Amino acid sequence: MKRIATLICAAVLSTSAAAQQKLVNVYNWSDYIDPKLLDEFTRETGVKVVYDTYDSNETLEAKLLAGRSGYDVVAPSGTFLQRQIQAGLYQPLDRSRLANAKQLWPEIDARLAIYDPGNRYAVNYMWFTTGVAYDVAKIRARLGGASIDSWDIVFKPENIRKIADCGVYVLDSPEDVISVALRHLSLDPNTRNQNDVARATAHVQRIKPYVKKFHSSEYINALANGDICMAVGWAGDSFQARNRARDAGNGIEINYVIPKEGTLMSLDNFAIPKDAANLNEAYAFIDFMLRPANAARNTAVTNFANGVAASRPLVPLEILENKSVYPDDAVMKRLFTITSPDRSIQRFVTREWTRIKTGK
Ligand code: N2P
Repeated sequence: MKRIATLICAAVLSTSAAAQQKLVNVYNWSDYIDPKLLDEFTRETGVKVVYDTYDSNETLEAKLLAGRSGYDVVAPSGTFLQRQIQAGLYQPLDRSRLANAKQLWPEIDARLAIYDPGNRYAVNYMWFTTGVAYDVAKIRARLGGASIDSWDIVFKPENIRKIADCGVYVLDSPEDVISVALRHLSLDPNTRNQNDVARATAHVQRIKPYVKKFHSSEYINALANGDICMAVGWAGDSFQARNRARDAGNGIEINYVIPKEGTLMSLDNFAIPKDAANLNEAYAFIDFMLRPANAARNTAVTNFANGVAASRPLVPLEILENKSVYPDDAVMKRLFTITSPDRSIQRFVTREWTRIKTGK
């Protein structure tokens, strides 16, 4: 009897402890945070972070559309945010609960407003370009001294054919790859013309035989340990690959370029799903990450530029002066942004992308 009483007592205690344990469920991109900040957030606020990651907007969207995702904070990119706001998946943000939002970067806020008019539903977390990451020595060995400064290296079969043997990965992100293919074809990356999009998907299809894998996160380690020699990837991830190779001391030198034809600039943004259960904690988490010192630390670890203007003096100089991470005006002029395509183009792209990947 005593034993049962003790058990009941323990159960009651642990239930009440669980009830008191405040938590926040965060769903963010992989390799996109200084992990130490998660512990520091918990120490400071008492809120436990249940942290889960993804590497594609499509994955995030599928969870949100399925309903009751269980997440309190998510980080969609601009075009997805745009259509998800329209689909009623988010709640408006109460800026009075985000003291650090005052320190956001006005130019970045303005770009975000294209997707989120009036900046009502989201705050920018990170922003970046899509470009070409490559192993300097292996590419030189295959292409000679030719400078790597054009999307030609990816989209001209006569080039990529020569590098296929050392391994090429391409982002599993139709938005990124099709928009840069359109740009390479001198077509409007924002086109609403299905024939243009079809030309771009055919452009990608042509290089498919030389692509080892379409994947949006494995290229960091694959580049760093020499499994592949080129990736169409995101800026910060590419510099993480460079740093991992340097840390390993394996002699591999990774470079990242924004091709001269220009490229896509994207924004990833914190938003709170409509059905978030832990609202106070969601605000506390977002505000903590917007604190300039913390935003700078996330940039220092991830090599992605963050959306907090006031963090810039705290960002390591090597990153701040890297024009592929913090583009200057001249580089900025070569960047384009896109908005969410209409449904019929979306459906077409999804179908074609599957065809490209599966070869069917
Ligand atoms: C983080 C990748 C984030 C950029 N590894 C793509 N949204």
